[in-house]
Amino acid sequence: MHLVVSTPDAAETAQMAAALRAALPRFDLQATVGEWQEGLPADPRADYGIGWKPSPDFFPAHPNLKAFFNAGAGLDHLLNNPAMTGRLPGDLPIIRLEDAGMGQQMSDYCRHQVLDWMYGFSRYRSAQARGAWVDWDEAQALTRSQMTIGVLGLGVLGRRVAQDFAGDGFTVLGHARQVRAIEGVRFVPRLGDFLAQSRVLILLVPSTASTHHLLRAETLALLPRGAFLINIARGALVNEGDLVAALDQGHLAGACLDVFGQEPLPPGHRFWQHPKVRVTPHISGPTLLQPAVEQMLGKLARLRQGLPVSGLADRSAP
Ligand code: OXD
Repeated sequence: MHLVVSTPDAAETAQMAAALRAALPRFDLQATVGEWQEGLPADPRADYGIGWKPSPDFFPAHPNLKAFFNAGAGLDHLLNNPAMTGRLPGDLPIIRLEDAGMGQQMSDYCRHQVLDWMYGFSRYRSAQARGAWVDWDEAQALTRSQMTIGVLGLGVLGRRVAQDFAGDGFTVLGHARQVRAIEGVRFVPRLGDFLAQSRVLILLVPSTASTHHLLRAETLALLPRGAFLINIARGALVNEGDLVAALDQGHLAGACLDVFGQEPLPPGHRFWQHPKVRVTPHISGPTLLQPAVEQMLGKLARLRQGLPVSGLADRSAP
């Protein structure tokens, strides 16, 4: 069996390939592992592809793949990317990473942001910068159960974030295309009803044609006045101009954004200096090499034994 690894960065590709080679024996797998970058010749020997954001040429260069293992949660770079049209075979099984250490990081990120916002810590940070001793703001006195957290998207990561908030005593609502029963989380079937009750809205849905600008003027207007938005999914879910307008009009109290329509966020973009926006550089759930490699090889071993694997992309989803 021959595996081929590709990412946009040769050093990262080499690191992943080395980790795979080292871990193969633990899964009783015998394989050679190659590395591929744009410009290298085609390799018809490759049985399985592994990597992150491979160039669209990766697929024509490896015409005999039996599956591709995506070293991340998002599949938009493969399935919602016009450059892949005619290159990524329509019947190639694509297996995404599920959690593999991302869930904990994303849950911590969201809880940090919510607690920071709920207790008004940014006010004290700016007061310190001015050398000012400010009084506690009574308007800030909300209990966790009054702080309704809405998690939009209840896949593996959304479920983890929702469960952790519920476990911490917050009121938690969930919404997704399919009904999901999660202990401590109230599923709200209608998007409008869900948004209207979400004091904090956390985006964890994939970026597809049907979720493009899901958050735009009309949907942002459904959130309660003073709501706080956290986007740790993809920038394309939000119409950025409409978000700035909702913040400037005071309808939204703040936004914490880890993902953007264009990354890196261009210099001079409104978000950098906006007083109500917190920017982080797509770091809420980085792929951890070791758990990722273990998960992908575990699934490869199952595939080789003819067993079902989880995380298989539903390529018919809109
Ligand atoms: C992912 C990401 O989708 O890192 O895994 O954004």
